[in-house]
Formats: sequence, structure tokens, C-alpha cells
Amino acid sequence: MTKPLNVGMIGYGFMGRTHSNAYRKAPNFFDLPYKPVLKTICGLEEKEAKAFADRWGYESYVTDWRKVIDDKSIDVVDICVPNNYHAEIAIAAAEAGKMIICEKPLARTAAEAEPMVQAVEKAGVANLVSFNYRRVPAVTLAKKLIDEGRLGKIFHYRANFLQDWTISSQVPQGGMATWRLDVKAAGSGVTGDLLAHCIDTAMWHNGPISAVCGMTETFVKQRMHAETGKVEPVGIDDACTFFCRFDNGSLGNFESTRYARGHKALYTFEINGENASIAWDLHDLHRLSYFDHRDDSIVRGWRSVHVTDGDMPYMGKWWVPGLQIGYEHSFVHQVADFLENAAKGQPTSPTFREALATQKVCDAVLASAKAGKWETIKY
Ligand code: SOE
Repeated sequence: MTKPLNVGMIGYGFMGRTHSNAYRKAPNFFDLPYKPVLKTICGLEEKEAKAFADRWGYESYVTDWRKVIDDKSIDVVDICVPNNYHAEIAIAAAEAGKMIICEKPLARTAAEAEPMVQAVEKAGVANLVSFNYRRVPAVTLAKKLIDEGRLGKIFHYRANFLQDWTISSQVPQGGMATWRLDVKAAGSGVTGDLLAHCIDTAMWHNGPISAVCGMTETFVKQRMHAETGKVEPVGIDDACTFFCRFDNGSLGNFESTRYARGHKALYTFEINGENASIAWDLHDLHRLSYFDHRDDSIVRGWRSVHVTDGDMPYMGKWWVPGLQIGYEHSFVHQVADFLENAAKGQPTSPTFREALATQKVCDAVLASAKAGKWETIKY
């Protein structure tokens, strides 16, 4: 019997849409123990909240997130608001015994994230941080290949996340659309917003990062604040590059920027092992490039694995072999995994605790860039 599960969504921006879409699609494709019911959408502006409720089929809308927490009929609280609200809402939701899905990064800093971890663990509620790229089938397949030992000893992990949307100094900071540029709301710039994705995936693939050495730059030093209308100093990192050492002895090389003209969302990674290498590119998300040195030399070369067959991660639930899915489906997979595990009382990775580790790496990268020296990370 599929039990209804009432969802209270907090935030109706870009992420509110990706998560709402996921709750709607997941039960159509996955055999789930729960049927998500879009119960309440919460957003600051009443008109927008109502329009969102109408469009996505939420039964009701509110403008105060505390009403979602106080509503006893809500089972899952989904947090899709700017980072500065994550901690307060998540802690209140945990204390109210709700399951929680929280958008990434978990918080603005590790210090802010710690009590969130304690709250969900104390309450014993299911919790997940939305690092969605893990659940792109080719990225999940990469994890399988690594865990099977196909790469052998890993030497290098390199990842990039490149965008170009803040090059103009006319882009404001703060407000609905551009809160990611406001340090008070976001906590950091590309480090928490983009590199956090790369770090989450990298530590999932390749284990903990033990030390980092970073470099950041803020190319546009002042921007108008969308809420005050005043030109204010910019406190976020526009670009960040860091080197790191993993516990397993491999070296990491990461870069993120919003100043790479021509790139909108170029997330790539390459992993080099003793026997084999793999590479992936978000712009061609079904393809996993694989090179295996053990192949017969007359046919050895980079293989282009098209991750669409039914025996590939998640793909058996979608169309017929060879046909594609996309970005949005990583969120569908996330909801499906979360609900399946929650019904069994099992955690879904990345939990708040796992996301705290990512947060610690982000903090260390920023501290290293500020101090101009290597930082070690204590988990
Ligand atoms: C920023 O532009 C952003 O939307 C991030 O916030 C997302 O996490 C990333 O997946 C795409 O880029």
C-alpha cells in the first residue's frame, strides 16, 4: 500500500521548481513506498506563492515558514530558500519531527551547519542535502567503476564548474534572483554554490579531503544591492581555485568561476587511476569517457560509454535503451532514493552529516585563500 506523504515546500524559486517537479514525477516512474502529496508551498510574496501553488498543484500556500513547521499534517519539509535561512528552518523542522530535504550548501559555514546536524540526529529524522549531480546516471556509474576497483590506485581527481553570468558589474547583489552574490545570504560565492557540488561528488567518489590550498578573487568589488538600492562592497568570491590532498594519497585540482565567458554551467571531472581513467562533462551528461590501460593495445583508447541502457544506474526506470534523460531527473532520483530509504529507516546520502564534511572543506578553502597557506581539515 502506497502511503501519502505530505510535502511542505519552502521557497518557490529555481530550486523550488526542481524539487516540486521531482515530487510530481518520482511516483510515475519509480515504485515508491510513499506517494508525495504537494500540500503547502511557502514563499514571501503572497501573489507569487499562490501562482506557484496553482501552477504546480500545491493544495495551499502560506507566506510564513513557521506555518509549515506547525502544520502537523506535513511529513517532509523541503528547504529551497537562500542559505541564510537553512539553519533556522531545518532545526525547527527537525524539532517538529519532520523529514527534511535541504538545498545545498547545507549552511553558510560549518559552524552554522553543526547544530543542524545535531538537530536531525537528535530527532532521528530522515535528512538529505540536495547535491543532485551524484544522481546523474553517468556520475553514479563512475562511483560504481571506482568502487569495483577498475581504476586501481587513484592518483588525480580534477573538477571544474564554470559559469559566466556575473561578469557585468550591473548585475546586482541581494534580492530574489541575485541573492547568491550577497555574502550575508549566501555565505560565500562560487565556493559554496558551485565548488560544493564538485567537493561533494569528489569525496563520494574518492574519499575524504585532508588538506587544501586555495586562491580566490572578487573581480567586481562593488555592486548595487537589490534591496537597499545602494552600491555596497561585494563580500563573495567570484572565482576560486584550489589544490588538495585526499586521504588515499591522491591529488585534487578544482576550479570554479562565474567569469568564464562562454560557459553557463560547465561541470566536468576527470579521475586518473593506475589502470584506468574516467571523465565526465555535464553538457553531455549521458556520456562517461573511460580509458582502460589493460585493453589490448591494438584497440586501446578512450571509450565513450553512453549511459542509457536499462542496466545503467536509474535508467531502467525511464524510457527504452538509448533514449535520454537530463538535469531535472537527478532531482527525481534524489526524491525516489530518499523516499525508498526513509520507508526502510535508512539514511540517504549525502546526509546532513556528510554535507557538513563538504562544508568544512569549503571553509578550509576560503580560510586558506585568505591566509595564503595550506589548511588541514578535521572532521
Ligand atoms: C548557480 O547559478 C547554480 O544555479 C547553482 O546554485 C546550482 O547549485 C548549480 O547546479 C547550477 O548553478
